[in-house]
Amino acid sequence: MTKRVFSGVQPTGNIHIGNYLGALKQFVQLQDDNDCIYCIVDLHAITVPKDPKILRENILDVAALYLAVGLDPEKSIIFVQSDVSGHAELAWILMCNAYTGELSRMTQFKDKSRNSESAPTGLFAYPVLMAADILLYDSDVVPVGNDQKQHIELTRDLAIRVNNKYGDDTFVVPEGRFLKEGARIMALDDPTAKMSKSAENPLSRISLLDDDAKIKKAIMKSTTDSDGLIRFDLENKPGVSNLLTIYSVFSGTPIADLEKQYEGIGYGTFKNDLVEVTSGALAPIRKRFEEIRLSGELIDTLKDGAERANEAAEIVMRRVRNKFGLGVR
Ligand code: ATP
Ligand code: LTN
Repeated sequence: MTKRVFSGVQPTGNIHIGNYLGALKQFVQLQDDNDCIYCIVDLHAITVPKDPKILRENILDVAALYLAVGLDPEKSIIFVQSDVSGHAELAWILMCNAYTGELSRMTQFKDKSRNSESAPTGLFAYPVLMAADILLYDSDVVPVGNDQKQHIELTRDLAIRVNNKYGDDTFVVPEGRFLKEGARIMALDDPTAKMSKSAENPLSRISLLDDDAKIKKAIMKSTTDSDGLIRFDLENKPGVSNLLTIYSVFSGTPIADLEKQYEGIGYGTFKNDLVEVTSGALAPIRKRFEEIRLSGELIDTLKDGAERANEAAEIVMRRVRNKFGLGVR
């Protein structure tokens, strides 16, 4: 049976190899055998103030990157969140069923708000909007990186809670889909932190649109350790393990084979080879991105996606309004 797949990426610039290996790669794998909907979650992006002009450009960048990595609008629905009003509407309904206590425990909120009294309420409600994104399409499967586990659990809790109150057929209870390798790519300058778009040091990440010189600099300068052994050991050798993971997923070579191949060989050679592998993987994406971003078709693709997404969303919204006794239409 084909499953409904839903996921989203924020249009915040700097889409990096962590986003690609943890999430976007799964999006592409899933689109052949499933009913996939992929969103550019611009409403999530404004939880932190954004320059409107830059936001618009970033939305188009992510859309072009979606297509450049291999998403096909003939197979998947690709659209911008704020073009479908059901996201905000369902978020409100879910907020009325979410507890302030459970939202206070979300680690992303704790990290980003840093206990400030003036943190925007949107930052606090962010995981509820994410739950709305997912539940709005009766999604079965949500491909994401490991950092989203807690938000997926909350989505499931909310769906089950509402189903218990308003009837089992109100929401489909979704499942997260996490890859064995790539689900958590770490920062190159600090392998104890996840690679992030918002980290200050640009050498902490490799963005999908970085040129070869930047890729080289980030990898050659990446933090490793001093024992000189190329071995996968997350606890004692997090830096080398992270580089091995990146090498393995870009080259398709199992980590065990890489360990054998690099036995007795120093970090310099290993890193040089990883530069080649990474540049080789990203060059075609960059080239396709430039073509797609400049073509006039991108906006039409997104408009068409929004129409199709809206149709799917309205089916669920009619059911939900009805269950809650909202509206009279
Ligand atoms: P930030 O790092 O600034 O918090 P983000 O990259 O987590 O932003 P999104 O653009 O919304 O935010 O993430 C898109 C997808 O990429 C999500 O599925 C997320 O789980 C995944 N992802 C993010 N960082 C990593 C990472 N370091 N490794 C693997 N997957 C990741
Ligand atoms: N919260 C996610 C982005 C996101 C998402 C979604 C992912 C928003 N809505 C729905 C999957 C499904 C993040 O910060 N990475």
